[in-house]
Amino acid sequence: MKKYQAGQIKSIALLGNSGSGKTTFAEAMLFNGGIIERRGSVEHKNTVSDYRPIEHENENSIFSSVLYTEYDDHKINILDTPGLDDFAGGVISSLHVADSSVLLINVQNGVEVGTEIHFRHAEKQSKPVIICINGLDHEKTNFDKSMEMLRDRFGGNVTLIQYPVNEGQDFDSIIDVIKMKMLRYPKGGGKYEEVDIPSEYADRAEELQSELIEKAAENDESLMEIFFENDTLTEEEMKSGIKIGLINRGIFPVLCSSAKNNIGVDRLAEFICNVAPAAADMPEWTTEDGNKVKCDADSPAALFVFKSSMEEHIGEINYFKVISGKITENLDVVNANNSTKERLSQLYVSTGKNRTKISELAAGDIGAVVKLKNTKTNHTLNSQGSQKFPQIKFPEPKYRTAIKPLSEGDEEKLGEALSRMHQEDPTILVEYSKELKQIIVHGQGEYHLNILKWHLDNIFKIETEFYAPKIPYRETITKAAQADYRHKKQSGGAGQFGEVHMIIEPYEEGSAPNPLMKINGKEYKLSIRDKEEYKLSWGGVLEYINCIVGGSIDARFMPAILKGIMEKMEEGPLTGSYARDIRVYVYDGKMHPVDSNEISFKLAGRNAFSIAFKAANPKILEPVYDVEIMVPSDRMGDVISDLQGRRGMVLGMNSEKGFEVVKAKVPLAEMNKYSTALSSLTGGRAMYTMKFAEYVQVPSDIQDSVIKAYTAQQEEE
Ligand SMILES: Nc1nc2c(ncn2[C@@H]2O[C@H](COP(=O)(O)OP(=O)(O)OP(=O)(O)O)[C@@H](O)[C@H]2O)c(=O)[nH]1
Ligand SMILES: [Mg+2]
Repeated sequence: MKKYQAGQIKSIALLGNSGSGKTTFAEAMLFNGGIIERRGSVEHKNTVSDYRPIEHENENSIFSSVLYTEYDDHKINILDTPGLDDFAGGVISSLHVADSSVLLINVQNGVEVGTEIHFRHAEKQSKPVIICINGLDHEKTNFDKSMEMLRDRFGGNVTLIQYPVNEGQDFDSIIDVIKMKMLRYPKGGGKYEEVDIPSEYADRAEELQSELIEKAAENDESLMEIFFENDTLTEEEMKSGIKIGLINRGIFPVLCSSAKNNIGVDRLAEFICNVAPAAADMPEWTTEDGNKVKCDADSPAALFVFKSSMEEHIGEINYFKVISGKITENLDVVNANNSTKERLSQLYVSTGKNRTKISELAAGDIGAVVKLKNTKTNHTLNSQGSQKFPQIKFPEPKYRTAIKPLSEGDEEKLGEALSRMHQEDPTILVEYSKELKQIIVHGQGEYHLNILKWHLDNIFKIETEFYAPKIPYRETITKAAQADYRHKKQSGGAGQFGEVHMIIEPYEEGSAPNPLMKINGKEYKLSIRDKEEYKLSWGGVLEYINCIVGGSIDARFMPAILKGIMEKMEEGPLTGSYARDIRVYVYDGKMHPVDSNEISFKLAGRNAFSIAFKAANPKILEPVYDVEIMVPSDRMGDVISDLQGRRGMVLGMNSEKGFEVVKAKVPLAEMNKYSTALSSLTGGRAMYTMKFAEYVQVPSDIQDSVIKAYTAQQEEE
């Protein structure tokens, strides 16, 4: 590969709904750039980007792919992303290092949910968006409809640069209003030939060009002045106005293509080379402590790892972007995230699973390195200093399942495989839940975790089973209760004796202990001596108050009583779930001069607490999530009634041009397999996010069934 300077390098992320043609487009770009001699296709399972077995099997991109092509004396880094929302992690990490994005539209469907979601990802990261209406060779093509939907959804900044001629099966030409030429393609696509615009298209082309010139001028004062003076802009001025508009997201230029027939792809590559921003044109990267880092070759070398994966025959490979300086082979760097030294012994540029060895990379470029010891996604490597770049914000998980290996002894292997999968896809999170006594994997949807299972079965060869994850309920009390318990064991050997009297009541933040209590008609006067507040790692508080007078229980046994209580807080009396927000007054007890010891009082404390707990009108709390669903208006009713069937509380809806965004609170227990249910309710045209909100008391019928299930399970064990 040739050596390129920062200004000659452009990095784009390919975005768009699944099936909009991103992988096919990337294939054509590599072909046009001479990187590959023949174009593969998704159907023939031989594209450069979809190289993993699972992608062949599903005919979809599952992971993002790092590719590059060379065009017009430029290097274009291409990050092909997965369109399915379950694989959003690959989109977000690709956008994180891209200078701009190309949003593909399947001209048969126009703006789809995936289009909307990807546009939002670009918006969240303030990335420029070039729109490409693809598939213009389709029978059911409808360019104008797609344009209408684009303007409707993304507003007036959507600006036509091109429009198709002969759209449909004979599609072979594009009117380009920057060049004011018609670009005609030979059969089989490839390189365009510029011809004059046929008269029947001339008026529209004129009209569109003046709209474009105005839009381009709008983005820059000096261009505006030229425009007012000359009532037009030169092609170069137009291009610089479009570039500025791209960078500040004031213009979303629209181009045309048929990736399948390799039509329009070379022109878009050309547009990227001479209009789209390079890394140095984009806002500088800022370190965690707020320092701006210039994208220039003379600064100290710094790179950011945005993707790690395991590749056959080479092991772990880290993909990175050079944020500043020049990266050379065998450069010694320090990992700012763990202060370990690394050597960049082997540098590559990659096209899917293929890699080309290189000796250096300039600022702004994207490359890959192998054989690093302690580096992975989200790490910063510096040749000097220890600046760190902010981490990629991956989406919150929204689907979970419990997993176990089918054969005993595979636990360790499974653990390794899961951590490898997390490294490859940081949106797969693994939780070893001591509380639920389960291994829980969290992901973006059922399909997402089925892909994980596919890897465990086929790549790691570990037989596993997905099963229902338990709900991390909580237990608490709603009224005060008193209990006392005598633990006595005096039959042979060391005796045990301990008696504890306690009162418990609900703990509310900011409330003070109550020296005067009335429980079941009986009054208790308590002398509040010591008070300790424990913030519980699972949330909530335990307040432990020593009200012992007259030495009925020696102070040295108070920690043992607390220990006993804490054991029941960890494994609540109702369902073995964590308990929270309880105030305990230990106000009396009895000791035996010989047999009283820590274990006696731990057990006495534990049992007294358990009895009091059950008498304090205990309640089970369940985790409730804020759920936000984006659904096409015509399916909103179904989605809302389904939510209501899941004990969901709809908080509100707001329309967003053809989509409704429904906000609701839904118990986690009702969200099992929601991604699949939502997909079948809406024909795969909706997406959602969910985030833990709070713990809420369960309805009494649910409480009864949860306790029943727990008791039954206890009896089984
Ligand atoms: N007729 C026609 N078909 C196309 C075109 N571009 C892509 N396709 C077909 O559309 C299907 C999906 O194409 P992909 O390239 O896999 O789409 P994608 O956007 O990468 O999809 P995901 O990987 O799932 O996000 C394939 O069968 C392609 O052959 C096109 O321009 N015209
Ligand atoms: Mg794809």
